[in-house]
Amino acid sequence: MVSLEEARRQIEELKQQLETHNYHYYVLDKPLISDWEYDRLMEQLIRLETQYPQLLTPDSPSQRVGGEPLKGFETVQHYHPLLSLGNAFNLGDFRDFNRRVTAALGRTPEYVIEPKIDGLSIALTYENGILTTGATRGDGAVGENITQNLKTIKAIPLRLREPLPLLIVRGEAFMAKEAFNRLNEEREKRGEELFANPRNAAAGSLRQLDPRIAASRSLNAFCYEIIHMEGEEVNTHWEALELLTRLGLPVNRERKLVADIEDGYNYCQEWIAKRAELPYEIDGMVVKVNNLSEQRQLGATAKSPRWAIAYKFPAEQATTVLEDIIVRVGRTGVLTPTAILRPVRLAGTTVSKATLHNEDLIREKDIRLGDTVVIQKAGDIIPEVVAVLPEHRTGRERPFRLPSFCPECGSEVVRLEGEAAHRCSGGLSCPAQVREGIIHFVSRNAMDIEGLGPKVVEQLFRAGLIKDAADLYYLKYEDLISLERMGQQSVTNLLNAIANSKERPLDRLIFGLGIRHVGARAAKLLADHFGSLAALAAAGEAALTEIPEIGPKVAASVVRFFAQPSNQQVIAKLAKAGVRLTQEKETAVEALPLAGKQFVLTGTLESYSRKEAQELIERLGGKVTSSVSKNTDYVVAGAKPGSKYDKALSLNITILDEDGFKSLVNSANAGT
Ligand code: 3BD
Repeated sequence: MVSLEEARRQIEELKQQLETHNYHYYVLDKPLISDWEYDRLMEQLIRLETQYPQLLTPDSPSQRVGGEPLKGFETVQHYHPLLSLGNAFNLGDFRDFNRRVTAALGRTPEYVIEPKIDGLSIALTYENGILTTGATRGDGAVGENITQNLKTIKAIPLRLREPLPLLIVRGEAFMAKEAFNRLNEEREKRGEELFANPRNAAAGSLRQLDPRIAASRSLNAFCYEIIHMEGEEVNTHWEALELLTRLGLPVNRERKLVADIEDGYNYCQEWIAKRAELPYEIDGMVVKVNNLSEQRQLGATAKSPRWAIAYKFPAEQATTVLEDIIVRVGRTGVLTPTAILRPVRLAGTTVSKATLHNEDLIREKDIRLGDTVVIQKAGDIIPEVVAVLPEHRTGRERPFRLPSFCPECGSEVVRLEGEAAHRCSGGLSCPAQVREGIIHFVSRNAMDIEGLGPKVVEQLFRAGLIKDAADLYYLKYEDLISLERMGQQSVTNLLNAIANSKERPLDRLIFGLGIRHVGARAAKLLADHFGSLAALAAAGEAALTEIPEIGPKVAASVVRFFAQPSNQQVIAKLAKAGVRLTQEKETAVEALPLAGKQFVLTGTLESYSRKEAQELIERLGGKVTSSVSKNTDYVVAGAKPGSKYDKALSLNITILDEDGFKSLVNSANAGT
């Protein structure tokens, strides 16, 4: 073993080498060494750090996947609210934007154009050059602390190349097309639910509590805005992007500085044609005034800056032949015609299916079997048929009609008054409806059972192991191990995932039950209002419609659902299996009386210790921060307050003395 001093020196050297190689690979896109050589350096570093654990620091390149799964994400208050962006769809919108900007400034500005990545908006904080916090955008004011997951993204440096005192940047985390396709192929093989697009895949990966999942997902990131910086100054957006690059942060290389809006528009047009060549998905371009003092002069509306606009690309389209139409029966019995296409490349994936929505639409567009059609992707995994190209017709194309009897159960197909949909009248005697209902129950926004995708549900259903969703909780090892493609490990994992889902929040369960007209949002309202499935089941229509946002249609549907004996049986089975059917009322922070309020404590209070005061505020939904800013709502000043008191005075922030604090707490308590 080398001496401690020698180890320290070698570790620092290895860290710097690894960081440099990361920088060349991810930021400059010009690797200096092979992956194999990189791995050898990493091994040496890990060996030394294992021998000398006292030399291990959280910013070491070996520490990208550290730590245990979290119980939940903490919230992070953003330094400045993260604004949103206005949209432009055509040249006219560009000119309108430019006219507004020019009028306000009294001259025409330079613009910077950059691709608009379709990913997850994030904010990164570096203190003294070290990455300390990574957060989601959230609602712009408050995001979630996902530092553990963002640290697994190799393009994000854990340490800047120059140690600025403070740097907060905004960016976009995303999944490249290739990584996305690979991930979905694997999920398909395992019979798991697919991600609809790279955006959902990136967001889904970064919202996992176990950082090992994010680490396995090949994510990437670009930074595009300095939110706050100390120790350096820049005068233009372009300089900011160059500085970020110098500091080792990944910045999109396709950016361009243009002299006027016409050039900006032309550059955007170029990228509509070239977007398919990029290894990641973009949904448009962002146009920004380059000069920062001009940006300040223009300011922002409540939602978005006046100095920037997003140019949204039209949806990507492709042309192919419609070879067949199959009919699928959904969980509510609706028959959806699906087009089987000659495989064609579209937006980075090979497409062989498209939705046709319903029979009316097929008739309206005069879509026939054998037609050449234009398809388009609009964010969903399955594209839609937008038009037929009649000039390609040969005369052999055949019109299409939906069947009069359900292809899955033979029941009569009916069309209800005023509805576009045709439905199978079989109800729960139709195996397709039952199976689709179970698929919905386990899906990501409902009970979210990992490893239990549509294919596996179908397998279990066909084997007769499950007849409804509650049967999942009674599956045994012996039932599963004999099934095809089920090894010991996958059976154990599946049983664990099913057992874990028993603790899902009540609103997910309500959503998962598949009550008609009860989507995720209505389910949340119902869960928060009633607090238990039993209370919801007992509610009449009048009690339901009393809830703001719950209308008579939803209320009637809820009552009908719980009156059904077959549904009552499923619920009884869920209860017996130990699935959680209650939630503590008012756990939702947003519902608490001091929700969203920021407090700073200074001086000594007589009746509370610092800790007690903080706990009290937090229990009522408020937050305590250490320093006073314009986001602070109250400064609670005890005896001998410090400089925070003066700061509060200068920022005109409400100052509460001990009595004022007590009466605020008392009235808040009265409200809970
Ligand atoms: C990108 C705003 C400003 C700083 C506001 C001008 C809305 C998502 O590549 N610049 C980019 C990208 C996004 C941006 C700004 N520059 N805002 C930008 C952006 N190169 N995607 N966005 N965002 C980011 C958002 N996200 C979620 C919900 C609502 N809005």
